[in-house]
Order: sequence, then C-alpha cells, then structure tokens
Amino acid sequence: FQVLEDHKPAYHFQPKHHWINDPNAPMYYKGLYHLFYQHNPKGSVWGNIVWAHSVSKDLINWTPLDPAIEPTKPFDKFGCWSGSATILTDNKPIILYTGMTKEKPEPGYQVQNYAIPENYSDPYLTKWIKPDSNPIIKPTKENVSAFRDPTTAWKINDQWEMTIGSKVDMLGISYLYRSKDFINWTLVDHPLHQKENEGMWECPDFYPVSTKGEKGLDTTVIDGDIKHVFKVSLDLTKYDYYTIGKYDTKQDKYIPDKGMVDSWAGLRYDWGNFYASKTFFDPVKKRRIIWGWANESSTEDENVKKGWAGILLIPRTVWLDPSGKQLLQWPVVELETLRHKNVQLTDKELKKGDIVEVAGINVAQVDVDVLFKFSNLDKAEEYNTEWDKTFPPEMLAKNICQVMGTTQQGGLGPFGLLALTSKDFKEYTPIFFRIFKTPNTKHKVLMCSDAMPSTLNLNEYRPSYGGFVDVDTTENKISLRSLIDHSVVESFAAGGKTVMTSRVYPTLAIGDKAHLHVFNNGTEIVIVERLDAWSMTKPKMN
Ligand code: DQQ
Repeated sequence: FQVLEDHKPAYHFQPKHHWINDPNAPMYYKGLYHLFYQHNPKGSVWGNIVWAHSVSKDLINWTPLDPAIEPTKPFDKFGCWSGSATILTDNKPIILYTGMTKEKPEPGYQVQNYAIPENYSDPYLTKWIKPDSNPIIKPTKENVSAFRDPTTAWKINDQWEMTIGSKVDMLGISYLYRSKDFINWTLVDHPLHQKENEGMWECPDFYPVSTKGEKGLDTTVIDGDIKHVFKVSLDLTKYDYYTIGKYDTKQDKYIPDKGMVDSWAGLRYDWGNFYASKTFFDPVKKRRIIWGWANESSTEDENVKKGWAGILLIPRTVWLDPSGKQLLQWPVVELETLRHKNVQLTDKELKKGDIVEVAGINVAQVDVDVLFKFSNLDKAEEYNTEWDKTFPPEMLAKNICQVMGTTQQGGLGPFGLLALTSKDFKEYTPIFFRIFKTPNTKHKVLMCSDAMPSTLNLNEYRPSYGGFVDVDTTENKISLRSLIDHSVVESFAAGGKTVMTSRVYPTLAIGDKAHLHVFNNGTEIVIVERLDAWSMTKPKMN
C-alpha cells in the first residue's frame, strides 16, 4: 500500500491516508479542540464509515486518536454517519449521530443514536460509550433512507431541541425534536424549516450570529441582538446553502429574512468544492468556527492509486456581515503561525497583458494576500444582460466565468493570481476578478476560480467556479487571499465576502516546479498596492 504525495496537501486537515468526508461534532473540551470525521479506515473510496478522531491545541497541528465511534452494534453496524456534539450542563459533551441498521434501505434503516465519554476527566475523550438504550430516535416517516445528521441542540422553554435532515418526495425538511433529558425525544408537530423542490437536506446546521460584531455565540443563545443562520447541504447539487433569518421562539420555527433567496440559487459558504460543513462555538476565543469538506476532483481510480481522498478546508471564523445580508468567513488566525518565508510586492503597476512572477518561496504551499487598486470604474466592461436570460440564476456567475475566462480581455479585469503555473504556462489555475458596468449604473464584481487550464490531465473534473462579490466598488480596491496547498486553491475575496475552493492536479506545476504570478488582462491599469506571500510550514498532521 502506497501513498502518492504529489498532490497531497501539506497544511489542510486530512487523515494519514484513506478516505475522509464530513467533519463531525467539532468541539472544545478541557484545553483541546476535538474533531471527528467520516472516515473509511480501509481505503480511499467512501465506505465502512467510522468516526475517526483527532485533537489539537491550535486547530492547525493534529494528533490522531483511535476512532471514537465504530459500527459494532445492531443500531449502527452498517455505518456510523454524521452527527454533532452538544455540551450539556456541567460541561458534559454528548454526541448524536446517525446509525445504519441495515445494509439496504428498508424500514428502520437510518436511526439516531447517542454516545457519551467513558471518562469525563480525560481531556482526550479517548473512549466513547454507545449505551444499549440506542437507538433513541427511529424514523417515523416512510423516508427510511432520508433521516439523518442530527445537529447540536439548543434549549428552549427548559427543553432541549435539535433538528434532523430529511425529505418527503422533493420537499426538503428539517424535523424538529424535543427532549427534557436528551435521551427521550419527541417529534414536534411542525418542522424547524422546510422548502419545496430541494430534495434531501443533509447535514443541517442552525446557529445564532450576533448583529453587534464579530463575536461568536453559543448555540444555546436564542434571543437578544442576534439573527439565526440555517444551512443545508443539498444532496442534489452538492453545495452548502444558507439563509439568514429569525428563530421565532413563539412558533418555534425558523423564518428566513425578507429578500433571502431560500433555494439552491441562494447564498453559499463557498462557491466551489465545499460540502457537509458544520460549525461550533469556540469558548476560548469566543468565535464560531466552520469546518467544511472538499472532495477530490480526480477520478476514483486515481484516488485508489493515490491512497488518499478528501480533505477538510481550513477552519474559518464565521460572523455576520454588518449589512446583515450575508456571512463573512476568514481562516482562523492560528493558520498564520505556519507562515514562514515571506516575499512582497508593493505598488506594482500591472498594465494590459502583464504577468509578474512572485518568486523565492515555496509557491505550491503558500498563503498569498493581495490588495488590488484601480483608479476608477469608468472603463469597466458592459455587463451582458442576455446572461440573466440564458443562464439559470444558480449558474449565472459560474457560467460567466466559463464563457469569459482569463483570455477574453475586459476593461477592469480579468486581474488576479495565477496559481500552480507551469514554467511554460501549459498549466495554471487563475483566481481573478472582472468588474462590470450594469445598465442601472451599479457595478457587479465577479470572482472566478478556474480549474479548466489547471492540468494537462483531461480526466479530471475541472470546473470554472464563479460567484459575485457584494463589495463597495467606490473604494476602487479589492483584496484576495488564496491558500494554495498542492491540489487546493482556497480563496477569500474582499475580506471573506465571497469564498471559493478549487481542487486541481497539475502534471507539470508540482512542488518546486510550480510558479505563482499576478496578472492583468484588462485594458485599464491595475496596481498591486501590496502583496504578501508566505511559504507555509507543514504542521503536525495526524
Ligand atoms: N455524509 C454522511 C451522511 C451525510 C453525508 C455519510 C453528507 O450522514 O448525509 O458519510 O456528505
């Protein structure tokens, strides 16, 4: 058994080898961050799912422990699927997870179980007990194979509540359950939320955000200067969508704010490869942190050969944008401890067609932070309103990225970074902006992360991801931070307003053969006011 290293990330979370998917039950306990995840201990394809377990002091360096939950009992013997942790009174963690009781879907297939630490004084929480009173929740509906992924619970009227993802036909549903003791649960007569035409809601997440700043809130906070976020992972599209709204505690229902697009044309945490995310409240730094999974974009055969598949993206602090209309996300500050050798550019003018190399550091494993400046918006290219008619709303940004690419010259842009570039530019992954003038004189900022030219290996999935950036263009500036890690390009525009992750597998631009550039292919001059790039040291990673 071998592990192919060429594309293996250095500082993104991953097991030593084999398969990883959803992050589960992230929590902080007695000085340690705990992370569990869906793992196949036998290979690099999905299957034989256990809850693998790692701990960290800083969210960056990780020590593996034995799996916390494995399929051993009738209530989970065909798989221990996703779930969450809740910290009960007296600082006692408890896990709720989905157990597979049968090999194939039939009544009683997906059930909910609980697990508790064997020894609460062990900060490593090495051993977990799955009491024989499991399962504690059985599906009451006909949807025996669509009833999973219980959330972290909150408290209302002295009772615990949590929600479970489901569907009935095409109706996406988040069932609400209530309990006094966390063991005996009753189904509430209405769901927390539901929506037509969505299909299965996987891994729901429901949590408060402050309207008064960046501080995170414990999931049990249900009133005050807050809004609530409701997220689902849509099985049909494989993206994580969220809305911002109100938890109406009288009706015990979640109601998205007016103007929120509550569908798969809505807001996404990440406009690229990011799924099954889960947040938790970090009591140490008083922040809410989100973990998401990025699948490989290589073929299953290649994954088997590589001996590993899947990563988690860098944990991000998440908070409400002052507009109240979207969330902001930023890599946790601890990531910066990996920053090593630095190179900079300042006030570098990029004329039409300019490509400037950023050299002298390990650019296959780098954190790049750049601020672009332009003199005004007068020469921005016209937005083609036909696009609104031809492209479905959920595909609009992506499709514009795809048809325009980096080669179609614009006015203001395309400009940005060329990551993982081969010497002769046969391979490159551009992350870039184009600014458009629209008929109503507002400007639209498009961000793209394009895997199309990333590799000569045409077997790979190479989407051109796109998203709009709701940024105030009158400042004539836009920032871009990209975390480049061998096969990962995870990018944050405008301080975390729009985030986009690509997985890419260059055949030439590997390791020290990779190059990094800033570029401009618009008629207008763009200035790199400042660029910092740091080689990243490899943390202890399982
Ligand atoms: N992955 C888990 C499920 C969840 C899905 C199984 C989402 O519990 O619905 O590995 O990726």
